Amino acid sequence: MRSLALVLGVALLAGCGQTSSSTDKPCTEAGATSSNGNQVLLDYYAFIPRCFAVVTNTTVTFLNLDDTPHTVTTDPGQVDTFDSGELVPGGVFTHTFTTAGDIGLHCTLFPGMTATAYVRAP
Ligand SMILES: [Cu+2]
Repeated sequence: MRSLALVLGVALLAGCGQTSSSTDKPCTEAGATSSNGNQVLLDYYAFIPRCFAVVTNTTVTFLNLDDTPHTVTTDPGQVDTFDSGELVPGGVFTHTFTTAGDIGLHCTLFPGMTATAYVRAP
């Protein structure tokens, strides 16, 4: 069931004309971008940026620009755990990353939607 949902998620991305090259590669710290003014967008069924670097004790704002609800949810077993709950279109969720580590994120509504926060001490 989970794999089917993943396939559907990928098909959905392809259907929207999004390039899949940026979304099917695993995140690496070297490839992580800054969180763009400490803001991460939820748009086109993706986290933008999907692989981002955060300095500890920085508050990151997650903004849903999509026309569908999304969540910002930590993967199981992360050093920091949080869950935005459902963010409606236009919804905002903020989180202050206080613990250094590689923190995997996903959307509970669209399993193909993942991100990694590389949280590092300054
Ligand atoms: Cu989502």
